[in-house]
Amino acid sequence: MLTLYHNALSTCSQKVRLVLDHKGIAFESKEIDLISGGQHDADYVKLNPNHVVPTVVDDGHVLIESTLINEYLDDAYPEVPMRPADAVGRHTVRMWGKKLDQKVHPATGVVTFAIGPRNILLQQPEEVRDANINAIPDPARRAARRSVIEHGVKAPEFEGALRAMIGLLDDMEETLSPGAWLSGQSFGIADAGVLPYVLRLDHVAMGSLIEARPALAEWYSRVQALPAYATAVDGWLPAPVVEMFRNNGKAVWSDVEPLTR
Ligand SMILES: N[C@@H](CCC(=O)N[C@@H](CS)C(=O)NCC(=O)O)C(=O)O
Repeated sequence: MLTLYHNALSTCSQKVRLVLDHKGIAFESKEIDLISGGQHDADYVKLNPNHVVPTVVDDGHVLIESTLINEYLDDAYPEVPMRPADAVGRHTVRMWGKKLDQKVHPATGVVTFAIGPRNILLQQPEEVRDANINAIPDPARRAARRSVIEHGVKAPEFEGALRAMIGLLDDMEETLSPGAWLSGQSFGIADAGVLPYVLRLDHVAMGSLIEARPALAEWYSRVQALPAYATAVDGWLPAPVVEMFRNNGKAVWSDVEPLTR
């Protein structure tokens, strides 16, 4: 059976779980605690040298990078196809993946850590927090993490990151205005890839940015009505943590709102 190393709230894990569940692929779950630093555990790093989730092990093959994992799943388990068959449609899917990986994901990390788990991290003993930050291998990511934990939404990285996420919402609104899904005629890996980032904005009390875009808002409801959403996303969400993210988001909204205009 396929093994998934993942985390309940992690965006990249959610997008892989969405594809696994939509395709009906059973998996053995190995949860990694990202707050206590499980991603830096020596045995885990042997599987994923980037110190991040998710990682899939399928038939002895170790697969990392969520966008590529989802393409792999669609190749290896084609019974429920999640990409258009034509070359242009597939290019569209890859464009969404590239945008998420290059721009949206790093921006989401900044927005998330400036708001969501910041209080918890600030309560950790300084040496524990520092050790986990110092273990992040990518220097840019490490510096951004330190900055947003320290300064929250006042960190210099925050506004640009928020604008990148708003750019995603605008791109989605434009694509979805004539269509129900981001590529092709049904829920696909482009939709699964993007959903966790939209959800994250919702979790940090920025749902009004979604509601202000009608085609996006309809797509969001459409995805949330899918059986795979209930099992792959909702079923894993720890309600108290989501509530904490939302309360933290509400607490900083007066600082954030002017940056959304
Ligand atoms: N490009 C990677 C990014 C993975 C990633 O950043 N995962 C996050 C959770 S969504 C993580 O494990 N973060 C742990 C950390 O930054 O310490 C992918 O798509 O798989």
